[in-house]
Amino acid sequence: MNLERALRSAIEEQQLRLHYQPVVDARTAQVVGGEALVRWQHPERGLLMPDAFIGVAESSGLVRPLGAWVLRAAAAQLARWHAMGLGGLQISINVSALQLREPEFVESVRAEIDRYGLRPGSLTLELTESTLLDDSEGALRAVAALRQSGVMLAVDDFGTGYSSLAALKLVRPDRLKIDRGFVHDLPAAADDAALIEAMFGMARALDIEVIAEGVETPAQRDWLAMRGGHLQQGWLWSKAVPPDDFVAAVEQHR
Ligand code: G
Ligand code: G
Ligand code: MN
Ligand code: NA
Repeated sequence: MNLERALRSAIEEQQLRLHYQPVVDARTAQVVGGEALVRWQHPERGLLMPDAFIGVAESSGLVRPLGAWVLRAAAAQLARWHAMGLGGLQISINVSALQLREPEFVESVRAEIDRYGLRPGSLTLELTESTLLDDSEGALRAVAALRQSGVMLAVDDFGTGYSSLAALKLVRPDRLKIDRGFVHDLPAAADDAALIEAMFGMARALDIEVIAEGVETPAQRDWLAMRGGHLQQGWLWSKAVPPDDFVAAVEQHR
């Protein structure tokens, strides 16, 4: 069966799963939130990572129903976690360009927040620079409406697009997530270090929270934390894990 047809039935037959990668405050080792990352529990091929199917999802338009499933699943999970007493948790989901341009998208976000009785600020939508700028008008209208709804907006893979600063100016996001490419060669790489320090300065001036991605070593952790980059995500802390393991990580440092 071709991949597109298989993915279509996977969405209908509930074969998708969400794993959550912890976002950690390096000062306390506390898990303050998580990024939902989709997986496909394939009946024959096992657990598939997004690089095996997100491309087809984008090119076929299936990223819309996939994204709708992710939104609902993450909202439902967040409501269960809040009911368990994990009240301060923040969860982010990745939103593709096609999704953001759907006329019903903003309304669907509002509807899921209402359905599960969430505080809008507990949900963050991650958007890349290219998603924000490719079709400026439609995208920016959606962003303005999302802002009204009270959800948090994050610019993902920050620094890799070719209009990073334009994206900041237009959107005024609540957070930016520094792409792991800038973190990888820290602390040795003087150029990356200078760029990250500039991002911290800019974010501070604009009152934007920063999450550093791809933190893999204690040296990276410490270098970043010393400069205000205490919110971190990366394999040093944890890879993306199933919901029960995520809860265990949250409870380990409360
Ligand atoms: O951990 P990882 O291999 O899960 O994720 C790879 C990429 O797949 C990420 O960079 C992310 O942008 C994308 N991705 C993961 N989950 C989702 C999702 O739910 N929706 C969309 N549109 N992209 C996702
Ligand atoms: O593009 P986005 O940031 O949404 O996706 C997160 C991606 O980053 C996932 O594919 C995830 O597996 C990957 N990732 C998360 N932590 C690390 C890390 O510490 N190192 C590397 N190389 N990749 C990471
Ligand atoms: Mn992301
Ligand atoms: Na990212």
